[in-house]
Amino acid sequence: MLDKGAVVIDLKFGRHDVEEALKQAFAGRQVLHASDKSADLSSARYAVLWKPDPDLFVRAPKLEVLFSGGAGVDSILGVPGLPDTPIVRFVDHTLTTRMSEWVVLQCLVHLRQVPAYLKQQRARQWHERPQPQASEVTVGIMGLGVLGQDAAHKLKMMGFSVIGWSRSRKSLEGIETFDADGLDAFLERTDILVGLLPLTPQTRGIFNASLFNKLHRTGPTSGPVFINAGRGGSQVETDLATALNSGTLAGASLDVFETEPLDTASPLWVMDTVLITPHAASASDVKALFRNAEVQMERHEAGEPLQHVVDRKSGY
Ligand code: NDP
Ligand code: OXD
Repeated sequence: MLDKGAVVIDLKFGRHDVEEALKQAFAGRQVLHASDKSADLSSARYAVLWKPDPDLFVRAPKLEVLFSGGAGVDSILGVPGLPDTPIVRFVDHTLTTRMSEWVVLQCLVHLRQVPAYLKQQRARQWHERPQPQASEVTVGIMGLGVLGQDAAHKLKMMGFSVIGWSRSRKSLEGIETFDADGLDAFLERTDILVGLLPLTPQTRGIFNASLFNKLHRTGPTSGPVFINAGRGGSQVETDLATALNSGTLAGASLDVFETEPLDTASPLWVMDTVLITPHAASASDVKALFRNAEVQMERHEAGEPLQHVVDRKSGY
């Protein structure tokens, strides 16, 4: 019997994954698809969405809660006609764990000079490079939320010296933290900078020439390294390319870009010291996403407060 609130799905994810996940999700609820333009969405109470089409909110005027298909909500907050309903972010250990794997991997890649060794390998060169230990390198994480905190703990376990920066100061065991006002002090200690910030008006373009110039220059990684898996809109790619060319930055690992997919003409593609992944650091597991949404729908219907609700004022 379909007597619970109907849910509309508007996800730009792999269709097969969504269909498979729906086989076990939303029991007792009518599931509607926004991609079916003839579907009547007028009774839907919930939407699970990622980069939604703007007409969704006209077609579904009775939405009570929106569920983001990802941890970030910038692609939802910018949609015209967004109703004034709560937006729930996707927070799940599957997402967190895979992001930390990606971050730890990239820090180790630069610590152990994998880009330089790959270049040597292609040239059939046998040349041993210095092997600094993780403890000699300070990783500075910008964004100490769900993802930043987990990455910080795992980097610490690998032996890195870890510091972190966030809007409000955090208290994390074994990790020195800075608040918004402490940015310069944080940057001057940082050898490897990790970006795990949401995209908001305050964080747009924050990774720019001026910031790169403030990073610690005499660490064992032969120059600062920039790693970003937050949002591409936070980085100024022309400044990034200039910093990499001039040696202001010794390397970078980038998962997110100002425009995605990254333009084939971008100079970043062909830089030996840059690693690129196609916004694949930690994709949402659709089954987990639907399970999380169901839990929140049940809470909502039982009159309990929703969890992981976006603060619209701060934009994340
Ligand atoms: P959270 O909301 O849990 O954490 C965000 C962190 O950023 C908080 O520590 C927050 O500070 C800090 N922050 C936000 N604005 C500012 C600011 N203006 N100045 C200083 N610090 C700021 O987010 P998550 O950790 O869950 O996710 C972070 C981002 O990662 C997402 O928004 C998304 O863009 C990206 N992401 C990327 C993925 C990928 O595959 N590449 C996958 C998943 C997420 P405070 O603690 O004080 O609030
Ligand atoms: C997210 C993402 O925000 O995948 O979850 O980028």
